[in-house]
Amino acid sequence: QSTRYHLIELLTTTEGTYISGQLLSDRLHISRSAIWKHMKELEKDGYVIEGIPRKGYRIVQSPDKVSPNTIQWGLETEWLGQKIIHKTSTESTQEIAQQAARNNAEHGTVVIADEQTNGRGRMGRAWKSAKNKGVWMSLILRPAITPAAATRLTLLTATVLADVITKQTAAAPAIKWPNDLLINHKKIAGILTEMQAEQDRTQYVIVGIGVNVNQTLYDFAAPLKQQAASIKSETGEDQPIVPLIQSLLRSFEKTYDAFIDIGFSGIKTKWETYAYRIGERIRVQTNQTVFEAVLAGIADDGALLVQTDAGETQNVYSGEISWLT
Ligand code: BTX
Repeated sequence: QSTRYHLIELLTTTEGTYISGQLLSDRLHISRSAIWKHMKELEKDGYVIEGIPRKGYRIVQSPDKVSPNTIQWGLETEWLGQKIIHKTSTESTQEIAQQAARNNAEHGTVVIADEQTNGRGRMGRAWKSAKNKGVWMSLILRPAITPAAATRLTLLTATVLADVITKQTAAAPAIKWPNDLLINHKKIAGILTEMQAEQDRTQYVIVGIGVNVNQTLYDFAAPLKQQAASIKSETGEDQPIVPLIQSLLRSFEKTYDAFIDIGFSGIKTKWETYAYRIGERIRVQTNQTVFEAVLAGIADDGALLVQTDAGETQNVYSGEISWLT
């Protein structure tokens, strides 16, 4: 890791108190004037650092600017986000992640952008990704699980998003199967899971996460206005993005590890507690049919469970659902 990374690490572990220039210079094996130059560089990046003679330095304020550095300090993960690819602007982080994965990027690599000019949703749909207003990121995973099991990662990710947003903000999100997060019935986040697999072996999975954080309703163009929202538009509060990303990564790592070690059942239960309008009548549209049923929950394998009018429980693996009232 770079000197600068260690410097920030030292400054943040002594948070609140001062750390002397001498101690920093001893620990980092660089001169005190080199330390001073690094401090000036940090200030250019948006840090506010207080330096007091004979006392030392402390960070007063960290910037809310997304970069590998800002995300990595204070990031409490073991493997997720240890490698970060950051773009100020890109067509789609999914594309960058696909390329990186083909070039053997390691498990846990995170691709993140300030802005996407051609963000993707499912089935060729577009995902609007305004500059610095949301979290636009893709996680590269190499799970030793079957492609069928890998589809559960979408549901897992939805519970992670719901948990983190509930904890960090005043909003109460709900999960709409299979991949939308809603606040006040409006879409604030989406998940796009893509994978490379052959028969029973998953090579890699790319989990794309888009969260609307600081847009105002004004920021959404006409057709989206009715159905889209952001954490800010629904809570009235600006949400700092870097800590949100850090919490998402930490919570994702914990949940993912538990999924690999002990399976899906904990996630299934949690998913159902967040489920949007569970128990209500829906229209299910699959590739083959359209029918009405009651939304019952999700199955152990991640399928949507519906109760048909004939009283049978049916598993739905892919498709779209909508509510009748
Ligand atoms: P989806 O197909 O479920 O949703 C796409 C639909 O949602 C669009 O057709 C539009 O109606 C609506 N929509 C578009 N942009 C927004 C927005 N910002 N907020 C709310 N609604 C919107 C959802 O697909 C999956 C989205 C994944 C996005 C991430 S961002 C990082 C990664 N890179 C990338 O290109 N995609 C993923």
